[in-house]
Amino acid sequence: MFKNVLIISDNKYLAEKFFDIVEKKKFHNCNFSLAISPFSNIDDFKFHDIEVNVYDLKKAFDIDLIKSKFDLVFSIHCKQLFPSNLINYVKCINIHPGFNPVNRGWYPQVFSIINDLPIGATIHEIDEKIDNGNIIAQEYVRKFAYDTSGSLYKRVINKEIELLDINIEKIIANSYSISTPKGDGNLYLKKDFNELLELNLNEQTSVGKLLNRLRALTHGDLRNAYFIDAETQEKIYVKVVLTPE
Ligand code: 0FX
Repeated sequence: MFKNVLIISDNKYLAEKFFDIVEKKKFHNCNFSLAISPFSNIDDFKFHDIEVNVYDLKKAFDIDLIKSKFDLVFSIHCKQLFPSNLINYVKCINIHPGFNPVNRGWYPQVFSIINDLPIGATIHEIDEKIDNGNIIAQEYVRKFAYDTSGSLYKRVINKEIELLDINIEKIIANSYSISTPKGDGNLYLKKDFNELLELNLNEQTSVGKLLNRLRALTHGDLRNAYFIDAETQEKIYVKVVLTPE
């Protein structure tokens, strides 16, 4: 049974959901603490009366502090890499918005739409590779022809919360079972996403591929896909609306 649990998160919505689950389940004899990354843009992380620390996983001092205070660390969309100096000493568990190892790394639903890959959510032990360790729980979510990055992301996030809700007791009790991921799968990085953003108006492609790229880059009000107006040199942002019958 783990007794001192640290949650490191750079995603306010998910961190709040995590603490909702923990509060609902009433774990006795177990303390939960929250930390964010130094570069996090979360400035109002005040909920459940929890004190929020900032931990920099590149600093030996912060790593030593974590090792001395906690016996379990959850990465709930923490945007820092966990160093071996931490994961070799404290059990570290990640929740990933993709189906390991199919879409490891950045913005899994974007690459799931573009490369026609399955998508889901995974809870796994952290090892030295990104989104790669032993799998504790995972499930697919459906992807529809009318999905955009935004709509598919919502389904994935809900699946993450569902998996946490179902598995948290077993994880805290250290009584979960694991399976090994099937191969290396695919790893996508932020730069792969950035390379998708500019649309070359002279590129030859199929309507299907173009539509998938635009679906994959449509996410609420975020400005992703764009082309350059030859006349004004302005960026013109593009997104799509898809409406099933
Ligand atoms: O917290 P998160 O949902 O997840 C990201 C990675 O996708 C994930 O694999 C990693 N484990 C985690 C630590 O960080 O990211 P976000 O809140 O920055 O973005 C959520 C979605 O919003 C993303 O999946 C795609 C979309 N998005 C985000 C930005 C910043 C865009 O379409 N364009 C953007 O510029």
